[in-house]
Amino acid sequence: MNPFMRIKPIQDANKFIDMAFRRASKVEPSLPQKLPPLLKAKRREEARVRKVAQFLHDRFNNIVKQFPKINDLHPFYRDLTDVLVGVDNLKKYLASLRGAARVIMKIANEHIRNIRRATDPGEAARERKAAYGRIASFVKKLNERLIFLEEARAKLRKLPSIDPDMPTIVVAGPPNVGKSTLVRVVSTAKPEIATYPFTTKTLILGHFKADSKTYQILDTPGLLDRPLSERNQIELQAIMALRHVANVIVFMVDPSETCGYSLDMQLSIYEDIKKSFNVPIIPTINKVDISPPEMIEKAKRVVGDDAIEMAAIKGKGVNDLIEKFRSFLEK
Ligand SMILES: Nc1nc2c(ncn2[C@@H]2O[C@H](COP(=O)(O)OP(=O)(O)OP(=O)(O)O)[C@@H](O)[C@H]2O)c(=O)[nH]1
Ligand SMILES: [Mg+2]
Repeated sequence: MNPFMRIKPIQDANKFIDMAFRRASKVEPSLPQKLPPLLKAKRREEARVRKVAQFLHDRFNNIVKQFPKINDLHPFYRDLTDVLVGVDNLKKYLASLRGAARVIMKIANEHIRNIRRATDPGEAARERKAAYGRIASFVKKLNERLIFLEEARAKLRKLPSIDPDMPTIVVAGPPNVGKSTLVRVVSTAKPEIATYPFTTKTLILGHFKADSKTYQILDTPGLLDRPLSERNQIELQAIMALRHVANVIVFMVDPSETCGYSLDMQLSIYEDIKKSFNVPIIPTINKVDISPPEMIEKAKRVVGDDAIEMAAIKGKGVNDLIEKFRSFLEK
């Protein structure tokens, strides 16, 4: 589901040059016995130059091919790609690698033409070496781009594997209110652990079934747990990418305040998130098993009387939440 998952590690320029030359050194074209020595030498040099160029050409094009088409990316992954590596940069570097593959073939062909015209084996060998030299120095100049692409790959492959087309609940709320507990309780299969840009905490991604349909539920540790005005531009973009996958946001508060945040503080974060996301919000009051009734009432006065009352740890209220979520999907 993560469109960057399958990209293989990308070597640096020196590694590519080494690999190409090593392969070329093993090339032994099968030539007829009776071929004159000069022709044999020329054929061998030509085959080696061709091997170096073809190898690099194919590898570079293969890198480009392994990356998903940026324009076809789902907006969720597109926004996160932009935040992590810059969409324009990525496009530019991929295009330049494709261009470089063509240039390498062109350099090789120039020298192959000269090899064919050579009048002695020494001249053919010199032409082959000249081709190697030009190709190597050209590839070395690509090093920064190759390193950029490798770094991009390493960052992008860590994005969570979300199916953007599957109905999705995003669970938001202050730290320690019980978000991960809810995801674990709801999930039918063992939830996956993932990371998300700009949070150090692990994110939990679960799936559950209702009436034979599958749904996703996604935790957001450290993302929607404080006012968005405290975020910088780049964090905001990473957070706002969630709107592309969230059919609803479950905003959880903890009126027991055992999470370590006052209820007032929690409710002000709720107001802030509600203002900022153009996604329906299902307010959820968790830890009702240990919350004083007057605190639950206080929470309801802000988030609404129809908030789901929950004790996630005991599975209480979880079905009500799923029903409410599904009724939102039908709207
Ligand atoms: N009494 C009670 N405790 C709960 C309930 N739900 C969660 N907890 C406890 O609250 C603590 C925090 O729960 P988590 O699920 O880790 O909270 P979180 O929102 O994922 O926290 P962060 O990932 O740090 O943002 C844990 O010790 C849970 O056992 C509940 O319904 N009742
Ligand atoms: Mg958590």
